[in-house]
Amino acid sequence: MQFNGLLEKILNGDRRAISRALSEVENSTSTGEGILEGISNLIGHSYRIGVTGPPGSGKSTLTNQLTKLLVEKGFRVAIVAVDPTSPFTGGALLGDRVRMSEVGTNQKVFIRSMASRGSLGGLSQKASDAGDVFDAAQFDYTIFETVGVGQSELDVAKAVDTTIVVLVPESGDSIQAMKAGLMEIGDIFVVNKSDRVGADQAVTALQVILSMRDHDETTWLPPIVKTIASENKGIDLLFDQISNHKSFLNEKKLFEVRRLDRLKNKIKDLVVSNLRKEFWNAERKLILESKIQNVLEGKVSPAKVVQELIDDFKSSVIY
Ligand SMILES: Nc1nc2c(ncn2[C@@H]2O[C@H](COP(=O)(O)OP(=O)(O)O)[C@@H](O)[C@H]2O)c(=O)[nH]1
Ligand SMILES: [Mg+2]
Repeated sequence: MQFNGLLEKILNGDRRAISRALSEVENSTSTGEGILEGISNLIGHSYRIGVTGPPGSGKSTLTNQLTKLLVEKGFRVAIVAVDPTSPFTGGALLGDRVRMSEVGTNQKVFIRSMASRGSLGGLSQKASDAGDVFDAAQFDYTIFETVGVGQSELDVAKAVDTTIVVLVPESGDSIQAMKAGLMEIGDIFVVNKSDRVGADQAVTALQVILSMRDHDETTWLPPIVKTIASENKGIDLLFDQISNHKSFLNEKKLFEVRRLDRLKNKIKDLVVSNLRKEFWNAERKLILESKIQNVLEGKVSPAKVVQELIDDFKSSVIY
């Protein structure tokens, strides 16, 4: 496939081209870089939603139902599912894909699983690059599903326009969420599995915690939505709240702020990863190897070695 042909096919929504582009981007190939470069002025159309929360809270089920609703409304939807990978096999769990297969065959829907471990470079950067591909391919919504554990997963969930945190009624879930840093990043909170006892208490507990968040009249107060994803209940209310949040971002001109933040982070990340590549050449790896024993034996401090490496790097840069 010619590179230019590939770009054109992506813009036309060709599924095989999109698939290929996503792989190139995920593997950070030069073709991938070229694609991102080629589409960089064509994005900004797609609305990005992050869905996060503890394992088993119903994120995939909810994403599935929300996708169906969006498709019914005439939208095209892409899903980036960041699968937790098993440390034993290194393989992505299949469960998510099986459950999501319900929407998987729909031509208006594109699902992509992404490994959370073993990817080169930042996970959130990879996910956001995938989002750019879907954006260029004219998807109206891109939903990023990640487990709400670990910083890199949280980074994925918050590098979007609207972040949805999915919890369940079980007592203590909101406390756990608070510990995991989920309370700060949610724009909308969902108490899923509201068919279970304690849903209303969970909502009250959440309200208490959320009221402690810094806010004034200009900040968005996160609504709490009760859903039963497995019975497709409450999904319309969730959609209404997403729309409310979208309007709020527009009104307050925060849409641009979020996108500028994303761009800033992207550029910062790229600087770091490019510098890292340039920095660790064979010569400096040798310097490190030759010093490490002395560091271990306490003859020289780590900071000294760092300085030596940086001096070497600076002297190699031609001004
Ligand atoms: N009782 C009940 N079960 C649900 C609900 N939503 C999802 N489930 C079930 O909870 C389990 C985990 O759901 P899943 O979507 O895979 O959770 P995820 O790990 O957060 O993606 C599945 O067996 C779902 O069928 C709900 O609203 N009520
Ligand atoms: Mg899931």
